[in-house]
Amino acid sequence: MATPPKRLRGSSRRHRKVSIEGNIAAGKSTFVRLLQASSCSSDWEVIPEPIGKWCNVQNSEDIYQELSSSQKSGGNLLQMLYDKPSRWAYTFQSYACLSRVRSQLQSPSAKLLQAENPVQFYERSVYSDRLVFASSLFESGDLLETEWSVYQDWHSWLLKQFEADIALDGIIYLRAPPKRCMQRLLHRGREEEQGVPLEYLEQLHLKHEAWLYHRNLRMDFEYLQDLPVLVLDVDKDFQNDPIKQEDILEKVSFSLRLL
Ligand code: UDP
Ligand code: D5M
Ligand code: MG
Repeated sequence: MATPPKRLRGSSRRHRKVSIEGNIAAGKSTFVRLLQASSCSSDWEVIPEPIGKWCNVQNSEDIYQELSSSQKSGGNLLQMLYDKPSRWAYTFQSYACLSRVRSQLQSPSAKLLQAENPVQFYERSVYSDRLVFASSLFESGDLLETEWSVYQDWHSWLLKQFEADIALDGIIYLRAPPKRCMQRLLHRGREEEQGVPLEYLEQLHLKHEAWLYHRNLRMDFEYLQDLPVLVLDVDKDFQNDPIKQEDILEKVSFSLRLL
């Protein structure tokens, strides 16, 4: 995260917003648990990915435990997406975007308002939805040309309306080879993902790499081009390695000081 970003945040915003990006099962949720357990956690707040809303996973500690209407009728959109992507890709992207915008607009907690250097971390963002997932689903033919055009039109318009409030100050990219992600995906054993092929993870990996590593992805969101990105190699296990965890936390703290 070397270059400070162009400031887009509203004048009233004191806290910084950082998105944690990475392939499926790269280790994002594990990483945010590490942040929450760190000594800096009084300055940090984590907004988890709203996956409970998508697949009806109930968790008493989940801040998104409130049932949505699709959950009340028993819908599991993530399962439906994986079972029949051509039917559900567009619906999934609309719902994913809605839930991410809600997350990214969430006010800081009372605790965070007292913090000296407050930071909100998000597990993924409205940008990965589009630049990684929706774009891949379009390339695989699961989003039709018309659906992709309609999606891009309202996505750009919506984000423009909320730009000052949802704009990120930085990104942390958890980088891992697709084979490692596959190994972790199988180990995690989330039911809906059991049929995910390695090729899909490879496709998502290429999108992440172009966007956040090579930084040569063309996009509609100009400020993202200059956004500081901290790349963390998470191929080797960090979940059970205190030395690697310390190294990661040091890099995160150092990068945040530059924002
Ligand atoms: N995991 C692991 N070692 C690591 C990071 C993660 O074994 O260094 C495991 C973790 O316990 C989980 C799976 O990999 O079973 C996927 O991790 P997570 O849910 O954090 O990934 P996400 O999809 O959120 O990126
Ligand atoms: O997993 C989150 C799960 O949700 C994983 O199966 C990918 C899927 N996901 C997340 N966002 C999208 C979008 N926008 N389109 C399609 N699929 C999506 P995790 O890796 O734990 O974050
Ligand atoms: Mg996760």
